Amino acid sequence: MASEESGRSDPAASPASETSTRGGGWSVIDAWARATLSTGGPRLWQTLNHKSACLSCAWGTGGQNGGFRDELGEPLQRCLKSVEAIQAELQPAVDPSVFAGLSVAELQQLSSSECDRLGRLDRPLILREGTDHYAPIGWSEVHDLVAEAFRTPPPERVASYSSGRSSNEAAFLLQLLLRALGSNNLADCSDLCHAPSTIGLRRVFGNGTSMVNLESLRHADGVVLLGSNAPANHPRLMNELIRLRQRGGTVIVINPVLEAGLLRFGSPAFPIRSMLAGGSEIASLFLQPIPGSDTAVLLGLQKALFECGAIQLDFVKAHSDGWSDVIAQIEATSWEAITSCCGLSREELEYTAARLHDCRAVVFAWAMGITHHANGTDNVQAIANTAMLTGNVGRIGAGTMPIRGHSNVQGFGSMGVSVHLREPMRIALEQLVGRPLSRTPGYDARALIEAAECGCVDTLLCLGGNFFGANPDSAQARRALGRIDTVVYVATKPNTGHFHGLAARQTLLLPVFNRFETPHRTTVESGNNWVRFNEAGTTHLRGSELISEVELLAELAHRLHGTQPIAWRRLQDPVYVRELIARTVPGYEAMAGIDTSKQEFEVSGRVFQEPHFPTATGRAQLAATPLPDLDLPGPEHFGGLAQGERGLVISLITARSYGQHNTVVYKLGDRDRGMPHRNTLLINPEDLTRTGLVAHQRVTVQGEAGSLEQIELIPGSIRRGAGLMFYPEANVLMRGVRDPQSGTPAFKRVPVLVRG
Ligand SMILES: Nc1nc2c(c(=O)[nH]1)N[C@H]1C(S)=C(S)[C@@H](COP(=O)(O)OP(=O)(O)OC[C@H]3O[C@@H](n4cnc5c(=O)[nH]c(N)nc54)[C@H](O)[C@@H]3O)O[C@H]1N2
Ligand SMILES: Nc1nc2c(c(=O)[nH]1)N[C@H]1C(S)=C(S)[C@@H](COP(=O)(O)OP(=O)(O)OC[C@H]3O[C@@H](n4cnc5c(=O)[nH]c(N)nc54)[C@H](O)[C@@H]3O)O[C@H]1N2
Ligand code: SF4
Ligand SMILES: [Mo]
Repeated sequence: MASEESGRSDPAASPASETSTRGGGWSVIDAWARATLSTGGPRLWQTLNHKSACLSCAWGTGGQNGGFRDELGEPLQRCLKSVEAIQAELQPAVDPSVFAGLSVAELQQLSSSECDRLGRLDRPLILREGTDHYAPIGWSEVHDLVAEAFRTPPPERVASYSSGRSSNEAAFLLQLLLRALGSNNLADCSDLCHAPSTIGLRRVFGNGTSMVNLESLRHADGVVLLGSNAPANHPRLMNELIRLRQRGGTVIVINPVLEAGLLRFGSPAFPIRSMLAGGSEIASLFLQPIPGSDTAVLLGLQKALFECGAIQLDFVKAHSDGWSDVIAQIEATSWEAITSCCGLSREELEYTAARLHDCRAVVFAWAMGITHHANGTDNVQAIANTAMLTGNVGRIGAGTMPIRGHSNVQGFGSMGVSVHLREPMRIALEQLVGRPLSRTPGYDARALIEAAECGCVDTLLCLGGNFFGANPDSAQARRALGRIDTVVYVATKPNTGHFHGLAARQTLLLPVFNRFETPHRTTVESGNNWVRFNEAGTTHLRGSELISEVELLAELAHRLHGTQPIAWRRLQDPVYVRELIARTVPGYEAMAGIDTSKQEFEVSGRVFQEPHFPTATGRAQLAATPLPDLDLPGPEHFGGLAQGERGLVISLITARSYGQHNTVVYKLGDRDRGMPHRNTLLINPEDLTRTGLVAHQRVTVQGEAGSLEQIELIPGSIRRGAGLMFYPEANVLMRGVRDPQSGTPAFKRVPVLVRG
């Protein structure tokens, strides 16, 4: 186990007794069996086999190959997360007595899982000013109200927020209709997620997505996995890590939390190993740095390689610009500055660098532990620098691979749902609409909350997601949404945001088909740049008033824009939308004709197997990555401790449990981390000993924006000085501190005072 002095762990040593010693395994197989043999089992099987991409994460299983296959056609690539997501969508409709009987104040008492378990939304609802119940409303009035809410205000006062579960077609329409109106306010969940990856990678390599595809990953003999809890959040990625270890490769994990599933993982795809051998070993080496210090860890690895002459200087000079600044930083930064920032020893970093150097082809993969920091973009650039300096870019088996979140979040970016519209797409869209588009900068997710709080937003359309629940500082989010005149939520199921994020004049709640029910074909893009083609489907909700997202948005566009210069109502035909996508979205040329060929494809220009990049010079653009200041304030910053009270200030990671999908909680406990319910704080046992707090004591956790009472202390394998709590409950605690380069909040380094 990691000690306070050492951040390196021996993965063979057994983790804390209260926590599970591995992720996945028998319980997963058992849960599969129970789900598929239950009364809803036949419908579940039918849906699992439907030719559409998994709803859950962006690893992107399913599609034309059938529900269980990855893009290389390999079977058994579906995980329990997928089952969970489908089961939630197969629930019956919300009983009409719920909205007729419960006032908004009562609905606000429901927890996230209670909201989800109300069932599926099956008819449009409206909450009007001066009333306290959501009431049914007909579609024709809905269309009138929404069109009026978008038509009346100046374009800079209307906005959208979206979450990456919808289709490419819906995403393309959303941005086209807003941009044609003159608004660039296209906030998206990626602003709260991988925006630092998109911005950092685009700056360095000219492309903001993964440069590695699945086939290339299978040629790697090294993976560096930073800030990802893939066993819970991208379970099928674990199969790739298991295979890599089986062929003698090295997995280096960098994470302040010794996640059980990153030590050993029992995958249903390898059942014998999973049951008999207690799962497969994942991490060859596990580094546990101080949260927020990855730039220092990476600089340490670079320095160790530099000092033993292991940097690929010829390669770097030939294929990058700005490298001399990076080398100058390596030389100028002392080991003392590096080790005191990240809390790892020089010896640990040198040892890890040597293991890295021994690998022939390395993929650097990361998730929210890298991006959710005030220096998230620097973190990403430090990864890109390390990949470049070690010669691990632009060839098979090597490269940078952000592990994306929502199943179509990357497709939303490709479709132009972003405040950072790429120039080639701008030009193509301007040709399409026949005039220049507005250059007024749009609001990203955080800027939108701030603008709304100042009274600068009149209308907001949320295409999926939970804008209230996903944002930091829940009180501010509620206040901000409350100053918007009209909020339109387009959703499949109720969530906390629909009851807490209420508009000043009218809040609409509009039910849509999910991916496997939509009565027309759709496409989505995985985090590996693979475009999947989803077949049409049907819903189990008989007599419901669901609408397809494409139909809803095309109707709105038609009412706003008429027939010029595009026949907007024709956009209700998704085949026509795909034609426009093929014409305007860079890399999507192969979308043309997909309706006849049914040929899924890789977006062109993204996967680099030569060290030549789409930057102005064709070379990677490296830059130095400053070390962050990670000092924490003292207790007095939070008002101090009362007499006789014990406590300490820690740096809080807010993350997902195994049993939740973002703001939607399915199961209350997290077996892998030994956290039995949601009101828990994972903390290093030595932090308890040194402050006199005791395991399982109930404490108050106080942040800069709010506090939570009655939180149970759970000792666990987490770096000293750090804590972990579950999002979205923890979002009341933090202010919206963000990375200035990407706007993404620092969800993984929240200063809090723990008092008890
Ligand atoms: N089942 C399930 N699957 C999901 C989701 C879900 O909620 N449930 N959500 C989807 C979405 S939208 C996303 S974005 C992804 C999220 O996938 P992840 O990024 O894996 O999710 P998080 O729970 O945010 O966990 C981040 C990890 O980063 C580590 N970490 C925290 N701080 C640091 C740090 O400073 N440095 C390093 N190196 N590590 C750190 C944490 O200990 C944790 O292991 O998952 C997607 N898939
Ligand atoms: N403290 C803290 N906060 C965080 C994070 C964190 O790690 N810590 N993570 C951040 C990250 S990475 C993200 S991505 C955001 C997530 O933020 P969001 O994407 O905004 O939130 P979700 O909870 O994924 O949204 C779920 C809702 O989407 C709706 N939905 C599901 N399927 C569909 C569909 O097909 N169509 C439509 N229209 N609606 C659908 C359902 O109503 C469901 O309730 O949260 C961010 N917030
Ligand atoms: S790994 Fe992700 S895409 Fe694949 S089945 Fe699981 S949740 Fe779905
Ligand atoms: Mo995300």
